[in-house]
Amino acid sequence: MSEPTFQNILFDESEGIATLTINRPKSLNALDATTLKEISAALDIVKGAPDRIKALIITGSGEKAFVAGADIGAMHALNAIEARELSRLAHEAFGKIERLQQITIAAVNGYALGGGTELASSCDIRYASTKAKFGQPEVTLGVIPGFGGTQRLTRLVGRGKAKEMIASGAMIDAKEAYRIGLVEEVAEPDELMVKTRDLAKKIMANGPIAVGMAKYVIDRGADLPLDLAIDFETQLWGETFATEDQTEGMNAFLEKRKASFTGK
Ligand code: DAK
Repeated sequence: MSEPTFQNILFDESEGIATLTINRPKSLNALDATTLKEISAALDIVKGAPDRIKALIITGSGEKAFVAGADIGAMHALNAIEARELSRLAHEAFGKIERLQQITIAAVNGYALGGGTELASSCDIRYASTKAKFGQPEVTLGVIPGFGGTQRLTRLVGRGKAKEMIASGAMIDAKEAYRIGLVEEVAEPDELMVKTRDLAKKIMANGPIAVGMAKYVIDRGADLPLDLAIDFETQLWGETFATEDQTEGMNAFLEKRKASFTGK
């Protein structure tokens, strides 16, 4: 099957890492319906190729922006039906990111505003350049975050910080984002991709089933009472013993060699 061609994103695969770059630098990589559809299609490629693609990096094109939010020009005149369709497209795309078996890392290279912070928050891990700026300015436009921002940001930084960011609409820089736990690493702009790829490679060296299961139980367990979440972890821990990767990982340790995981 031939893979789709894209206008508003770049999609590249190398060394087992897929990179999805939002590529509308003239409008600071703002998200319109076409871009959301293309993101969704690229995520289907990643989902369908776990043997070939072991990690996904999402970033923005150009020097200035990761994603400066939803495309305000395209959005302001939407009628209710079109707005609902835009919402559906965004939730579909962002939900797909979370449900991928592979780890996803946002490499936030500049402005991540509104839908940009929401896109980054949908990824498993966020690395930011020193030039990155985060914010949920929706209230300045008379609306509330609508791509999951009230929920995902809150789960990452806590209610007080999320309310402060969302109600003020103010931007925070990468240092502050690191301090509040919104990003896991801050790098100089020319080192952002190197550091992000290094992390992806470290993760890819591990058993892919275990990595996928760990991601799944962290995300799903977070919404359960602790005793149920621990039960859930126990079930999945047991299931790892049905995999060849568990045998290989433990044999490799005992034989003092590097494990060679097959994802089986
Ligand atoms: N949409 C469209 N164009 C944008 C844009 C955006 N979000 N952000 C920037 N641009 C365009 C600018 O209009 C400008 O275009 P030209 O004038 O050159 O044609 C170009 O990008 C460069 O921007 P600036 O000239 O403004 O650059 P500055 O360095 O001066 O400022 C900035 C950078 C990022 C501070 C500024 O551009 C800015 O404030 N941008 C808007 C940020 C923002 O408010 N983003 C939207 C947040 S609200 C939904 C759910 C959720 C949402 C939507 C729908 N549904 C459920 C349906 C999400 C909403 C949001 O994301």
